[in-house]
Amino acid sequence: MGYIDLRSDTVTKPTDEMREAMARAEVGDDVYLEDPTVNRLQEVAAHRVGKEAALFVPSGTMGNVMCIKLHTQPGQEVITEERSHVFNAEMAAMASICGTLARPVRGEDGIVDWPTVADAIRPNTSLFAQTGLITLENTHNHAGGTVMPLRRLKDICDRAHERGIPVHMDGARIFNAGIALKRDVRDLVAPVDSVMFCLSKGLAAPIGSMIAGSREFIDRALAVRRMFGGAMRQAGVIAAAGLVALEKMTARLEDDHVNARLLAHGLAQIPGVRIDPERVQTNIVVFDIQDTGMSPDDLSAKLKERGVLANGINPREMRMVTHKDVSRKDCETSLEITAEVFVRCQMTAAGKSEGD
Ligand code: TLP
Repeated sequence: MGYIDLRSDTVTKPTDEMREAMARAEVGDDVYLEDPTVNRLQEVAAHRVGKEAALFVPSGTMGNVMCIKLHTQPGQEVITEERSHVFNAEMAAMASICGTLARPVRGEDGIVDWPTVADAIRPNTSLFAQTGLITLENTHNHAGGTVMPLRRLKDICDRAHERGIPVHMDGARIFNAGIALKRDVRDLVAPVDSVMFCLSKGLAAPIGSMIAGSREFIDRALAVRRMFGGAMRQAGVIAAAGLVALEKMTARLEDDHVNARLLAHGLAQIPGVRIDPERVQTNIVVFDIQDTGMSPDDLSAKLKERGVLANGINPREMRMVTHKDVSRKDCETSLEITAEVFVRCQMTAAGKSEGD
């Protein structure tokens, strides 16, 4: 049975054009910097985000951890939003690999502001670990694909830089943010010192992410990628798909945003489901089901029985992610199924209490 898979945009399959480009790709040994397709991808990626240089890395997680390692010294702190991927979903790599301590702060809808960040910066005395880095996630995954307004972003970066603190952006879905804000991605990336973005999520490449920054930063990053075991050989085979991702797959992300809004509006009609559809700006829909009496694990299991895949992100909230491999019709079907599951659950609960 074919599932409607709303678990993540990471599940997207490469397009036929990607597969053809992969089959045709010119390759060489990338450790000798001799893979023409990787070199081209790195040039195109740097240009797309307006940075001097970019480096192809196997995963978003590796890219983030590399950037944290490059910006910090062991014993420093990293200020990050408390629901961020670098803090929650990277196996504490910033601690175990980089020797840094996360200093989580809360941002409304995942979007931090300067006063909150400033409060978390340690005074410059020998008593406290010093703040080595600020990370920002744009779009913010677990806060529901929220987008950081450009003015807020610039404000944080300008003031951090005045204090000599670099800023790294986990821009796994930075092209979604660009579409939502109707801004060139270069504008969103210009204020930060480094960015990581994924080719393998909504852009549908099978593997790979990019980090981008100054030439000096990327030159140093080569050694760290090697240290992490992420230096690859004839990686042009996958870089070829990455080029198609960058050149062909960014504009269509708007369709995913439209489908996510459709899901959000439908979910908001279901009694007990809490979501403000106006806050759904990109392709991620996070909704609170606490008041329905059903847990995310229960809901996942019931949806799966009916052909829809979606997961919880904590004991209260579910996440549905739209992408190129789910259509508008799939989203409508998923909504009908979700509503039906909740209605049945409420009928069962009512039946039980009548019998009590
Ligand atoms: N996100 C995945 C899971 O890891 C949760 C998903 O399904 O959304 N930054 C952000 C904001 C991400 O959402 C992810 C992956 C990453 C980094 C890591 O990318 P990969 O999976 O390539 O290591």
